[in-house]
Amino acid sequence: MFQKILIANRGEIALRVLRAAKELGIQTVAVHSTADAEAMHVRLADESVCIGPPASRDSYLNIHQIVAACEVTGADAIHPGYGFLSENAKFAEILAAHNITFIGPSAEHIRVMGDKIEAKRTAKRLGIPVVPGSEGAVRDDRTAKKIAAEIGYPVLIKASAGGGGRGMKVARTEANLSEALSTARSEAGSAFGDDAVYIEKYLEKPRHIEVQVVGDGMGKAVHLGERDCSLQRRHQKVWEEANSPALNIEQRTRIGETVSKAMADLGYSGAGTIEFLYEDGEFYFIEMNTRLQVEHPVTEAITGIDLVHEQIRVASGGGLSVRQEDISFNGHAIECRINAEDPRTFVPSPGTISHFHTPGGLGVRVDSGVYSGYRIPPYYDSLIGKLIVHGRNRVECMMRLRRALDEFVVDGIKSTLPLFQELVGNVDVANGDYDIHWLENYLADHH
Ligand code: MV4
Repeated sequence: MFQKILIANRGEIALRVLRAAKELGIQTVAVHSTADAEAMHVRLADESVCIGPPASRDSYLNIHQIVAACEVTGADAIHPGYGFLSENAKFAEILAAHNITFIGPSAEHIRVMGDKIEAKRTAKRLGIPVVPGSEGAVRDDRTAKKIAAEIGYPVLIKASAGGGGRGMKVARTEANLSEALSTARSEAGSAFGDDAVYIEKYLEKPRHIEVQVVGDGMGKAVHLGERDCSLQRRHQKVWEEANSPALNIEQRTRIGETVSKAMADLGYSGAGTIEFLYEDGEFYFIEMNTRLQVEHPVTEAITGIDLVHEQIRVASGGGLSVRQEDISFNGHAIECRINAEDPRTFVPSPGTISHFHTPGGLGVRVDSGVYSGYRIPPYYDSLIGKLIVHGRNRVECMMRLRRALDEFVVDGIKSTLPLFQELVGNVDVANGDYDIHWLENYLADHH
């Protein structure tokens, strides 16, 4: 097991990783920018190192500063959290060259899944159902027309280097195809320096359902069920839940086993998420995330498994602490991402939180790095914290969420708490009756 872990992140996720390390008796090193000297994870860590000025590229993305902090403090492993360097294959490679363990998958698996065409090809080879479309990159209009005619319109042009919704263009008829293709290609070229694009059948009203896996890197992998992340705005998830209101236990087991077998065959190491679109009872792979995700606590709530603990175990060569037959899905969990934003316009609202009071009681978890008097710096994402509520079933979970939201106080800045107060009382949300477009349509009508 590791003696000392450096946490190459900030905010609530740095605190989340710190808690897991502490419970395992592992020493912690926080790194921080000059803007984060007062952050909670810096206060709670055994040691801390300032790695640069506020801008992320000079601090949390500064590989050389982070490696130097690791060498100065004698840390033997780095947990990257999410965002920043968490899916940077080069970073994973550099750490390997310095004999520092990257708590995450191999650089090769990060690289494969970072290229969306390569990821899709790999998923298909491993028996994961994918969206009908081109086999690989589409180079010319003639090929594009042929494929689109085969799969049927509407089609979606996606950038291989994209992901998270960047660089997509819909073509509803053959008349739009050529322009969609050239726009997508030039946008991809200037945004990512890679103009490779591919074509998929455009699914009109899917849900976003993702499956959590953990692999031991030695041919074993388990799945921890799914999360439904359909409630999102501009590709930012707002509300996530486990289980998905759309699936039953047979469907859960079936897609989970498909994915865990695929990851076992791949020799995948660490936590990973396989993202699907789900429509008319079918799953269609879109992307894989090779990191711990923001919404991992809903999975922890219904399985009782500490995902960061598992990440640390497998990275240190200790294997998984659980077998598939030990994992069950108990009750229901919902996460609300509380952001420092205007609840109507979503304009960021950094500044000092004059008063912060979090809800408590049975089935309530708050993951947040803020406190009364804390000043949210303007340089990073606007997440104040995550409220995660667990109940024996979805109805109980919703009642508990309503109660927890009532207790939550964030004063001094604007927050998205009022949005959740609205959503928890909405009939479609109460019924779990939503797709990936529901929230944006709701906001267009009600805000
Ligand atoms: C799609 C799609 C419909 N059909 N692919 C957006 C983010 C990126 N991860 C994939 N995305 C989509 N891919 C096909 N073939 C619709 C979306 C999409 C979406 C997906 C998940 C969650 C929210 C979304 C919002 C708009 C579009």
